[in-house]
Amino acid sequence: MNVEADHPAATDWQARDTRHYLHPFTDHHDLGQAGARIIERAEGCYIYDLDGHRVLDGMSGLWCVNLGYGREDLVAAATRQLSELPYYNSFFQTAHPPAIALAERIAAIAPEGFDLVFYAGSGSEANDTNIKLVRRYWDLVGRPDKRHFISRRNAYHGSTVAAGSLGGMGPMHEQLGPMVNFIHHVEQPYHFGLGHDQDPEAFGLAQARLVEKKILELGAEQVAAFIGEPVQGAGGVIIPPASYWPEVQRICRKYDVLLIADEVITGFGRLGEWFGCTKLGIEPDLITFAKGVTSGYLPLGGVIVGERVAAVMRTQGGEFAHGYTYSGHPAACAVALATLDALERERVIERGREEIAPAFARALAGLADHPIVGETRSIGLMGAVELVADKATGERFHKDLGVGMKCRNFCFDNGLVMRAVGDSMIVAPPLVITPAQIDELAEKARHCLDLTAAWVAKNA
Ligand code: PXG
Repeated sequence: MNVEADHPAATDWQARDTRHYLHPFTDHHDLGQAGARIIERAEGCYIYDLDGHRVLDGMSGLWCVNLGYGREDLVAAATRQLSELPYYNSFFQTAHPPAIALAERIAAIAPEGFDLVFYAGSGSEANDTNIKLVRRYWDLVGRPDKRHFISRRNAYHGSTVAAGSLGGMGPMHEQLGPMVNFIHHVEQPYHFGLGHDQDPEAFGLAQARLVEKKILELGAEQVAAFIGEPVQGAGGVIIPPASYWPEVQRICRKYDVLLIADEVITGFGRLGEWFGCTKLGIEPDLITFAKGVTSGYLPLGGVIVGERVAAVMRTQGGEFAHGYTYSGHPAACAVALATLDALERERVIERGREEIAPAFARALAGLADHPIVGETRSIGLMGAVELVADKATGERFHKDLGVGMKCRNFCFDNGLVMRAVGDSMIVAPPLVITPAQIDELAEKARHCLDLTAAWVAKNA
């Protein structure tokens, strides 16, 4: 909902906001016209704006508030730790209990062979770390020519210079370009967008083989690693056909290319297992995490290092010349420990897998008959609804119409956060969402699809 123009508190915050706050990923001309939606508080799966309008948060903040808002256990963990030891670092042979306990805990839940954790403050920093770890690894094993990385178009790996280069987001590349020059992109396994007239499994194999083609083009002796999100999130919840990952895995093994699974969104339960890679049959060498590890309550990211790289770093690594002031921040680690406690104690991941994700899948599938919907899909608790001009052919609306953004605004105004990636509407609710709230999500989504269709009929 848009805050009322005549509400002094809201307009005051909006005016102060546009005067002083440079927002991430925001067009400031548009922001100046409309004013920001200012969120004041939140509880459970709902956020509340300054006027007290209640909005069901179908995006878990930004794919992170997996346990929902208002968790006193997470707040208490942070408060206790801030009183006891608000800060100390782990540089130069020091450490503190929360960082150690969390690394041990992550190693216990991570896939077999992942025993070593590096901390960063965010997913972007974690992926920058991956680049350095991979290069260090190949140097140490005497193959310094392996320096190139392969990623995918429309991937999201963060927004620092290196992580933004790893990602395949067109606008980021256009604004900064030329980006880091040892990163190369291949096309993504986006079946609806790029190959919906093809058999999905054949399409998946063909997209995986683009990785092989790129390795051969660069020369396998030059290629250090391939990075991918098990399921692309920011790119529009792109679920690869089942054939895709096993083939990518086979290709990486064949050419001795390390595999990095960026699990910033898929890690810590979103796909119904602790990590997405076990669900999709990926056996990576490095795993990126962030977001859900603290349920978004405090910033924390990192890399879980598989045994191949870990063994070399432990025995031959010398000093790893890399680290951040907030690597392993005590309060963030304490909140992460409390998050993992809650996920286990409340059986959130099991319940998500057995009860909530099936209800979510049914709810999204129930929108597939809508006249402007070309496809719905979901995996675990992330899903997408593709908006189309022609249901039969899958033809898209003209880009300039901004139909996705229109739909997103109808949703916000009607009490639902659903994000637009172009004309793909995406949802990823907190893992603790209830079946009744999933019904509410679906009802609101359908109503807003109706509003969008009516708007299109008038404006297209
Ligand atoms: N990897 C993945 C897979 C991500 O989704 C990052 C890395 C970077 O994390 P940090 O903590 O540096 O932001 C992300 C972040 C969106 C959106 O529009 C998604 C993210 C961030 C901002 C916006 O969906 N994901």
